[in-house]
Amino acid sequence: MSLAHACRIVLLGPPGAGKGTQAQKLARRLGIPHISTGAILRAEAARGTDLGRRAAALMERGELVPDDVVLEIVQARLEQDDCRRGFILDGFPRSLAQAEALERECGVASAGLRVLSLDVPSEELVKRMVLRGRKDDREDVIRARLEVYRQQTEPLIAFYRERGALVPIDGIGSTEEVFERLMVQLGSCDGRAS
Ligand code: B4P
Repeated sequence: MSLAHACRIVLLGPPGAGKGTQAQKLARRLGIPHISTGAILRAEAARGTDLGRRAAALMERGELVPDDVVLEIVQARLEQDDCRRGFILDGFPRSLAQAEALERECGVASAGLRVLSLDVPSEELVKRMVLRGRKDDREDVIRARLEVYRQQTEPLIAFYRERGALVPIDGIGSTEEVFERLMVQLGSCDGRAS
């Protein structure tokens, strides 16, 4: 199997942009694993592990979990066999330090990624998340998460643009419409074909 055909996708975008929603659909269509750091952290919290308890307190305030904690989770997951044909990273990287660690410590070259950046205006994001109603979807926490996104995650757009990996996607419309836009950009990408 040639890794040249591996489909390495990053879904980038503000909280509530639909990263999780689209990542699930893409994983089913492309036959590659969906790796959501948010979902992994919530599962740890539900199991009441030490890590989960620490993460839950930060998530409920809308803050990011420390880079080293998230990196350890991602590194271990990417080493599993099912990632050899490609993967969809949802919610990681979320800071420049995480993006650099993905290159350096996980050996995933930025230029070989397809970074699909979902673009959705803030007011629409707030509406979507209030409707979703997760523990961290209270309006004050949502505003805090949007601010964290602007400060820590948004610089990744320029980072990946400079490396020729950025693919901007209009995230407004039905989930099917957004999915079709993503698939058009992914073209020949198929984890089962390699
Ligand atoms: P995440 O789990 O990544 O969640 P998110 O960014 O809030 O949501 P997402 O964009 O996936 O939206 P979704 O599809 O669900 O992060 C949660 C927390 O975990 C972070 O705040 C942080 O504390 C921590 N964390 C995670 N990764 C981390 C990292 N790398 N480093 C540090 N901390 C980390 O969609 C939202 C809603 O919109 C849903 O209800 C959905 O049904 C709806 N929706 C989706 N698409 C729609 C559309 N096209 N139209 C209308 N509604 C739509």
